[in-house]
Parts: sequence; C-alpha cells; structure tokens
Amino acid sequence: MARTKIALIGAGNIGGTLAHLAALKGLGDIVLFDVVEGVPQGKALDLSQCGPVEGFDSKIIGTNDYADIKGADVIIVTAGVARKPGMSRDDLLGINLKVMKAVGEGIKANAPDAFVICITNPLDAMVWALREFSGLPHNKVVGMAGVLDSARFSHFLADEFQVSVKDVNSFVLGGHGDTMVPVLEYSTVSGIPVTDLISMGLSTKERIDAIVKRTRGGGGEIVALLKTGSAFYAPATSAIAMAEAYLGDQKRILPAAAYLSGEYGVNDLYVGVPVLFGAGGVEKIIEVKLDDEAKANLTVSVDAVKELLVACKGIDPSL
Ligand code: TXD
Repeated sequence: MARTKIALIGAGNIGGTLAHLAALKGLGDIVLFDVVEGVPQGKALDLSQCGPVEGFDSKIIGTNDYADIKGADVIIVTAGVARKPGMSRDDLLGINLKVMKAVGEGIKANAPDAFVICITNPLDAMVWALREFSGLPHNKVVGMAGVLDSARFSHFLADEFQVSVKDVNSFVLGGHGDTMVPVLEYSTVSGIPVTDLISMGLSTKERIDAIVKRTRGGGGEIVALLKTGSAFYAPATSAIAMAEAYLGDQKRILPAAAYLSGEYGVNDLYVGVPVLFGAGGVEKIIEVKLDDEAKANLTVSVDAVKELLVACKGIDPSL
C-alpha cells in the first residue's frame, strides 16, 4: 500500500510547522506547496535533514507546481496573506478569495478525493469559498478554528483552576475569534462543568468572563506581541489533530467549521460546531441543546459569517 500523502498549500509559518509536526508524527510523505519560488523547496530540504536525527523517513518535497499534490489524502490550506496596517477587511477578503480560487482549482484538478482542512482567514468565509471553488463534497472540506479556540480556552482554564490541561475539556461554538461562543455548561474539569466550579467557589463569574474575553482575543494578543505575524504553533497542532482524526478513523468529536444544512437552524454556511470526524471526513454534526444566551451569541456569530459571504459574492459573482 502506498504511503499516506499530505499536501500543505502555503509554506509560511503554519505550513512549515505543519510539515515538521506531520514528519515527527510519521503521518506520511509531505508536499509543501507555495507560489513563492525557493521557500517550499528550502523548507522541505531543511525539514528532510531532521530525519536522520529524529529517525523519520517521510519524503518531504517543496514545489510550485500543483501537479505534485496529485493523489494527496489530506490537504491543509494556509495560503494567503494576513491583514496589514491600512488594509480593510474587504481588501483582505478580496485577496484571499482569489487565493482560494487558485487553490480550489488546483485541488479539483489534482486531488479531488482528499480531505481538506482550511486555515486561511477570514476562516468561516474562506472555507466556504474553497469548497465552492474545489467542488469537493461538503463532508470532505472543513475549517480549523474551534480546536485552536478551545485549546486557548482550556489553557487559560487550567491556569485558573491550577489543574493539568489533561483534565480540562472546553467547548466552543460559532465563528473564529471575536464572535466565538464558549459554552460554560459543557466546559469541564474532569467532568465538572465550569458553572459548577464557580458555584463551588473555585472561581468567580467575573474571572471566567475575563478568561472568555481573553480567549476571544487570543489571536490578537499574540499578533500584538509578535508584531510580524500571527500564531502558528498552536494553529498547526490543532489542524494536525483534525488530520489524525480523519486518517486514523478516530471518531473524535472536535469543534470545527463545518457545512450546515439545517443543523442549529443554519443553512448553506460554514460555522463552528462539534463534529464527529472519521474516515468519512465529517461523519456527523453534533447538535447540542443551547440555553438562550448561547443561542443569541450563536446568531450574532452566524450573522457575521453571512455578512462575509455577501461580501465574497459581491467580489466574485461566480460564487
Ligand atoms: O485559527 C485559524 N484558522 C487561524 C488562521 C489561526 C492563525 C492564523 N490564521 C491564518 O492562517 C492567517 O490569518 C493566514 O491567513 C493563514 C496562514 O498563516 P501563516 O502564519 O502561515 O501565514 P504566512 O506565514 O504569511 O504564510 C502564508 C503563505 C506564504 O508563504 C505565501 O507565500 C503563501 O501563503 N501564499 C500562497 N500559497 C499558495 N498559493 C497562493 N496563491 C498563495 N498566496 C500566498
């Protein structure tokens, strides 16, 4: 049987980290694709030279040719640009939409059977556009944001309660970032909901609200510190967890931007929800009961995604 092939579209900070993790975890052979000449080739060579030290023999190549992603089992997309000072959200949307068009067409022509994970921002709109341009089935195209947002939330909760992160399981819904909806009733420490931990006097509503706020702004906090880019270690780790769930048919339930057709009362949109991942890609959308506050927050989140899609359709009438 041929080795698993993982294609990474975009060989920037996240793309390079993804390649490193995939090689260390022995997930398969790796293709790093980028439009910039030399960068994917250079990173591939550097990463290949980790092999003798780490003891992996994944074949890692860098390329500027979509033909090299032929037959990929998993594709992770980070291609695009980040917002620079003076650039409006619509400017960014316009640029990355064009990138998604090129990437979608490249995938359609070369790897239509792949499971595709999109990371490029603005996430919920870009994953929708990538699915449209690639024409792949909806269950094979997902967006990564929820695993990262919940990892950030779990990290802060573990810190607050002074417990191991292994015992913290947090639950988020909705779009990436500002409109993310953390659900406290379903966020637990060893099965005990955060709401109960507050009643037990182990924290306060105010402190948890501050943690929620910090989680929502988690990306921005890192951008402000780095000054030259955005987070890449945790985003890469999060996408790799999703790829492993698919490749290993793990039946994991992870938060991800998935295509909704009626679930949570939402149609024809990608929104962050709990997803059962297995060999079939998105095997099931898990619909949980939400209280009125979470429902209202989810509506705000969904409306924000809808607005972005209207802007996408305005920029590219073929959508
Ligand atoms: O949770 C999440 N979804 C995110 C999203 C968390 C963190 C960062 N998030 C977004 O991921 C971020 O806003 C960016 O849109 C992507 C990628 O972030 P990264 O930090 O890896 O950005 P880089 O280092 O700028 O890398 C982008 C690469 C760069 O090498 C470009 O040359 C390349 O994308 N690029 C392209 N590759 C292929 N094809 C095209 N058309 C193309 N255009 C640019």
